[in-house]
Amino acid sequence: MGRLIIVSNRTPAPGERTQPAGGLTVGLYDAIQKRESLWFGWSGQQAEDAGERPVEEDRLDNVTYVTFDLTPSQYDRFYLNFSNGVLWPLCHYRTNLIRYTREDCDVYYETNEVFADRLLPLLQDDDVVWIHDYHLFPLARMLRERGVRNRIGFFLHIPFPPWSVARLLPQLKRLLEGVAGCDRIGVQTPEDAANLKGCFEVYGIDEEVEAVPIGIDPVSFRQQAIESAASDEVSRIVDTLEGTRMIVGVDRLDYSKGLPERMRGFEMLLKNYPEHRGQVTFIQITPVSRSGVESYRILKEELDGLVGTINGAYGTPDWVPIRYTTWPIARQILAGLYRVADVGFVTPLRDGMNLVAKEFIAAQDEDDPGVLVLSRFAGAAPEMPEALLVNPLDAEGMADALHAALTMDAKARHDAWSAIYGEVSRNTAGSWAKQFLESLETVRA
Ligand code: ADQ
Repeated sequence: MGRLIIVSNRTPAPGERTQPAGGLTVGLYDAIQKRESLWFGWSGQQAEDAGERPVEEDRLDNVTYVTFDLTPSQYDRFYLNFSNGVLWPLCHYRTNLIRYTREDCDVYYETNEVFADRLLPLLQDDDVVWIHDYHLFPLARMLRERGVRNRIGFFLHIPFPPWSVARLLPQLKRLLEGVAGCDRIGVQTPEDAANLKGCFEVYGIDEEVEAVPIGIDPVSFRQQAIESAASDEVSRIVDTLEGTRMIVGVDRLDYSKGLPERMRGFEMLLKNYPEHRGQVTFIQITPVSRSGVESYRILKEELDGLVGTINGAYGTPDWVPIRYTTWPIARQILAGLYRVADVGFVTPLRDGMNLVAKEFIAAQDEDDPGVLVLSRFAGAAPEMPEALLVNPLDAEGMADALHAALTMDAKARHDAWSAIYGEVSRNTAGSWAKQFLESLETVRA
């Protein structure tokens, strides 16, 4: 069996290599344990002379990490402006937030050429190459143009919109032709697969797209949650709640996550169901993300204001309705918080999958599980019909769901949880990677 070559915008930071921290790293952790692997990507560092600097290599067990720096201009134009200021809003159906310039687009393609040039000398004949996410749509074709004959797969972690939305992107055809250099293309849901396939068809590109939903490692996450819930840190947080019920939300501070909508839903609960006033606390953990992009700074201001307004309107000297932090919290503590929470509140306007929903379920105590209130627009929703599914634009609907969650009897909670946990256990990070790689390795040459 040849090596597995993972290519992603960022490689896991050294501290995340034994203890995966987020979405993509969690998903791939299992796959790279199993065979000789090389993980290739940006170091996270910027340097004016990045082009002249060699790649850096680091090895841990059977995985070699190879990283390189970007120039400040590549960081701004490739990473912030085009990947996160054009492709991210486009793929999350937020067309009014797209800020396109041709120069940013040019640097996006140039930076993908840098990825290709630097990866090329590292490749061996029987390597299998697996490219990840929207930063690297054009990379497969660029590798083909350099003579690479290896099997190449591409997985898109975020949604893909229908043609009517996607066509807003100048040079969409070029983007699609780039990814069509792959042997296998995977996306999160059947809806995304149909959308991407539909766009290929418009341009006469004959390419299959497969839905392979990503999962977590529920067994180890559950174990972490059990240990963490008994820890001093989590006990201290629970003590400060002084017996009030707890709703928890955990997201990067991103406009796709429906955070202002979530605050309005919680506000509506306090308005329409006054019996919960003083009886429930909403903890929202929201580390700042991509603060170099203007729409993220605007979102933060909106959220800061909204939380202040709601706490001012409903809070009392001895009760703060919303506890909100924009700092990251250790994953270990998050797992315990999920376990002690009564409700997991996950309300993206669009999300490729949403692993927080799966982590919340994995963390629950099966004898007394909490309830998941989940947006219909998360990629995870079709897998979890037993969750309380909501439309985040409908504040009253979210308030009704929160009320239902807070008052649900133990049997109903257990039945819903066990159905969803069954699904989370069937469809794991390990089975996701295995399914994608098997499909990539059996595709006709
Ligand atoms: P993200 O948009 O980052 O991922 P998500 O799937 O929820 O969203 O994954 C976030 C991960 O980061 C989770 O594992 C979560 O526990 C962790 N995390 C969140 N907040 C944290 C905090 N404060 N401290 C520490 N850890 C935190 C993208 C797509 C998703 C898709 C994943 C994987 O947008 O739709 O599910 O990739 O494919």
